[in-house]
Amino acid sequence: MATEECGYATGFRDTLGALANPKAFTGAIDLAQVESGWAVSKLREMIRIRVAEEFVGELSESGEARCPCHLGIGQEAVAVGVSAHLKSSDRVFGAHRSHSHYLALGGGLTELFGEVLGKEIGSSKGMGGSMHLYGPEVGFHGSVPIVGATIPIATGAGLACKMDGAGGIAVSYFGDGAAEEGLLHESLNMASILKLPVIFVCENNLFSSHLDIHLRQPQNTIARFATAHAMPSHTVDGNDVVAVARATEQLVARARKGEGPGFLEAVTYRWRGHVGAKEDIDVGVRRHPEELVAWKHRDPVRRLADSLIARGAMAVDGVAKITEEMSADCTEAIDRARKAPYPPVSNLLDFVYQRGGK
Ligand SMILES: Cc1ncc(C[n+]2csc(CCOP(=O)(O)OP(=O)(O)O)c2C)c(N)n1
Repeated sequence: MATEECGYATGFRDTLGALANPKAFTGAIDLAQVESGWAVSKLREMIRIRVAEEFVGELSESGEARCPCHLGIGQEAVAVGVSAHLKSSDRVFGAHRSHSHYLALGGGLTELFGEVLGKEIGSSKGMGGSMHLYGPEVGFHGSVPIVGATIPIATGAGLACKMDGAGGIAVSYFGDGAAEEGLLHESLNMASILKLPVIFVCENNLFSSHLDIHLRQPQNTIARFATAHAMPSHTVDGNDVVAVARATEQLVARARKGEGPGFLEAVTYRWRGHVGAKEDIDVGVRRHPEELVAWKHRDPVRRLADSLIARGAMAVDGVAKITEEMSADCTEAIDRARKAPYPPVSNLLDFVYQRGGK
């Protein structure tokens, strides 16, 4: 593969500049305004997501999970930073790569693995698999694999929040590829004109399936679409949980006060292929091995851990200990999921629609 075929060789010339450069932002996270306890808890949440996704990857590779599994390993700081400002009464929507969105809200490991394995104990009663997670008890109102499909649903949920008048907000997670769907633009327009409390969160991982953003878009900043709809936006390093949380806090505060929607663009990168646990480099994806190695140096987990260690707020073996703990939790959860029954075929048409409009 010629290096100029992949975005890595384009000199990061577009509007994202250094934010799209894996060789930038590899150092410490700025913890000056942050309490150590908060940062350690965010680190734990990120490691929980990473370890859980590594297990999902194994279940997928072995064939035990029979649904397609899209991993967001490397992108953990986005969901963790955003969720830091959400309540279980808010209404959050994801898409095909949503394990992190669900887990960061407090979604259960057993329910996640149960769903991936198609068991009745799963978050969607085993009917949906990895791409149809559902956990209204933690504020996660669903994910679907049709690219962009939940964006207008989240916008409608924002309208419901406004009509309820209880200060709730809706959150829509989507990727840079979804920005190529017309319904994002219709939703941004509607949210802006009606001042809906919706936070649009674009995880700009620079790829849509197999194609680098520089082969699909004249510019690589997605937040420009928010500007076009007169909506405030922040474009941040998506591998810095503090930067994500700080930007989210501002947008959420406005939305809860009735000042309308906000747009967060978190620039990040997925370490694995579009679907499954492999890295994709060998299957015709135009991304350069060097680029992947470089992005691994911009690891959101390692950077936060190093910053905490430098501050003396965590022991040098802190990550290893948390990883061990999370691996034990995942192993137990997978065991419970394996032992749980499959849903009976007679359940097939249950839970598709809900009576009563709640
Ligand atoms: C409407 C629609 N078009 C195409 C697809 C096939 N598809 C699935 S995921 C994907 C890429 C989405 O990229 P992005 O939104 O950037 O999310 P990412 O995979 O990077 O997290 C595509 C094209 C689909 N599922 N739905």
